[in-house]
Amino acid sequence: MTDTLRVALVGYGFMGAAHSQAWRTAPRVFDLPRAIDMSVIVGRNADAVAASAEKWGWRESATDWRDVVTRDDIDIVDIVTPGHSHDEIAIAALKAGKHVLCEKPLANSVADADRMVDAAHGSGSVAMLGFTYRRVPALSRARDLIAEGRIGTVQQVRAAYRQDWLVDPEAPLSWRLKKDEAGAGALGDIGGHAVDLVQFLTGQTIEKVSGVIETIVKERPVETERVGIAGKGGDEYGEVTVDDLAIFTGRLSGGALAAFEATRFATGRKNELTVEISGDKGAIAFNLEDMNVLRVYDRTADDLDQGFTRVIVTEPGHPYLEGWWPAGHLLGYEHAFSHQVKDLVEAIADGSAPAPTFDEGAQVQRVLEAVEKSSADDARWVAV
Ligand code: 4PW
Repeated sequence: MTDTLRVALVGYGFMGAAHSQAWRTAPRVFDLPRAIDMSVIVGRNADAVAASAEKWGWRESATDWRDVVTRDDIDIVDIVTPGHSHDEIAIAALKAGKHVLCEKPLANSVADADRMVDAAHGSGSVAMLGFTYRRVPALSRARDLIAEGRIGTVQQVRAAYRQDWLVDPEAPLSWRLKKDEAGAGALGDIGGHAVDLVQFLTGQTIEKVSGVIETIVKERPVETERVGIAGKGGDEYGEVTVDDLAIFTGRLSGGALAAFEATRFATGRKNELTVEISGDKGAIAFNLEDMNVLRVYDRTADDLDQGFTRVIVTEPGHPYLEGWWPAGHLLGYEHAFSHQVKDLVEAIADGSAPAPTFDEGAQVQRVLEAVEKSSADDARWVAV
């Protein structure tokens, strides 16, 4: 391997743009131990992927990931395709000795996820999963506070990821609504984030679940053009094969109960991810729609002074803030992707295993699959 890490990005849609921006930005903002070369971006449509290469600054574009992941002049394969192709691409890349960054979900099934875990274990390469919200500074800070014992013993958890882009029954049947490509609907696409965050923040795993998933609009116009998340539809209709909404309860390994909601039918909620963790000494609360803020409650303070403190997580000493702006100058959605690149590159340089690992990703898939089983059996408790 050279001192420069040569990156191939497989996929060029919404996540392709987010990852491209991060590969460009992270080496300029952070003092990374290796230089980055944005070598090649891969997609099936030659013209569209060439335009992406031009737009984001990739040196070349290619149409077949199989040729790219085995190239001698590639060190990292970054996968941002829909979930159904993650296992094949990641396993081929790991076999070829490449480091892998894979967007969430790890895979569309526990079986595929397990094969990826096996490939990662035997590879000697770094394999990292892109549950990017872990690297929002306020959430990294929340994790540190909880690990330090600042809220005491976790007693109750609420986590909800709410969007509303499917309320319109004419919103088209994009790949996110097809089981064979996406694996699951709101449950897998955004519920997975909620599950990962709760496990990350508490340091505990979800051991059993009880829940219900539901598809509210069962047929939608077949997508004619892919634009952003929602796309454009035509006159023909097709079946929605994933859930629109998931509501479930999880029992954490420490004993606390967690309430989860994942929905694309929360009218008015564009991209609201809320997490609240209550302990016997305090609590933390976060909302992605106000993502620079962490609300912290200290139950050990004098009664007369108690109340949630609105901490603006932009101090130079806060996680990942060293490279950015002076305190109070806010960060946004895209910054966490640069933080992910920073942690990946540092891990490759020092030979450590950056979280989330593929094992953690497979565990999240187990939780999601258990929710589906529970829903199919009248919400009975199912062990993860
Ligand atoms: O991972 C998630 C997606 O698939 C995201 O963070 C938001 O919801 C944006 O797109 C979907």
